[in-house]
This record gives sequence, structure tokens and C-alpha cells, in this order.
Amino acid sequence: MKSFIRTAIAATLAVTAVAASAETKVTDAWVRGTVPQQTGTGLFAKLTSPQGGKLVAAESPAAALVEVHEMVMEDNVAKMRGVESVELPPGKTVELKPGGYHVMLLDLTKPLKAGDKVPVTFIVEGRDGKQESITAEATVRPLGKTDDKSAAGETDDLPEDHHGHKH
Ligand SMILES: [Cu+2]
Repeated sequence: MKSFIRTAIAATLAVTAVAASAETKVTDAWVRGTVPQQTGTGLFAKLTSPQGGKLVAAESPAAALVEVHEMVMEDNVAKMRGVESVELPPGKTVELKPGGYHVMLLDLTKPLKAGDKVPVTFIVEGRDGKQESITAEATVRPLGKTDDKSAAGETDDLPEDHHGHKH
């Protein structure tokens, strides 16, 4: 009887472990800070889906409209456009980053100051068609303190050396 219970417990633990590892992990979530009057910005993070899947949507209370975007070069001009989904190969960490895929926060409910925390929920569709939601807290980073050149998330961005002084 004892050994039966032990087996049952072991089986339960094994199932739990599999379920936990199936979840997509979100790390290093951050948002680019905004200047007054700026209504949109980019949110970035690292996503790892052990089973593989795709990012199909994102949600955040910080913005009225949240879209998944990619940055592409067209005739030497960086442009953003919405994408249906972002492929997450099994076990591989996909980085949403300036100049690439990003989550676009549009119609911000308020300006985002450095150090603020922004809740964000990623909707990931697994290979089996099931959707999971992963909520993370993205930290707002100061504007102009990032080392990228393309500045995803700002439609009218200025070169880094201007530090966003637009009037
Ligand atoms: Cu965008």
C-alpha cells in the first residue's frame, strides 16, 4: 500500500513538472520611457517557450491599444508594421528588442517615467492550439539611455545624440 501511495505521488509530481515547464517564460521586460505628449512607445522582453509556439497578442493596462510590431528596413528607412504573430521555436529564447519585434503601446493612459512598472500580459499560442497568458512587469527605462540606433517604438525618433529634444 505504501509503495502504491509513493508511486501515485511520484506520478503527480511528474505531471506537475511537465505542466510547469510547458509555460512560456518572460524575462527582462522593459519599456522605453516617454516624453510629455508622446502617446506611444515600445515594450521589449525575452520569451522562451519550452514546447514552442507563437506570440499572438499582448495586453497592458498602460495603453488603450497594444499591438505586436516588427521593425523592418525599407529603402534604408526603418519602418514598423503589425505582425500576426512571432514564432517561438522550442526552447529558444526570442528577444523582442529595439530594431526588431516589439510590443507597441499606443494611446498611453499616462506618460511613463523611468523606474515605473508596467504590467504586460503576453498571449502565447502553443503548438496544440491552446493559448496561455503570461503576465510580467516591465520596467520603464529612461529615454536615450539605450544603446540601440533604430529606436523601435517611436514613429518620429531622432538620432541618439539629440536625446529627444524635439520642440
Ligand atoms: Cu511599433
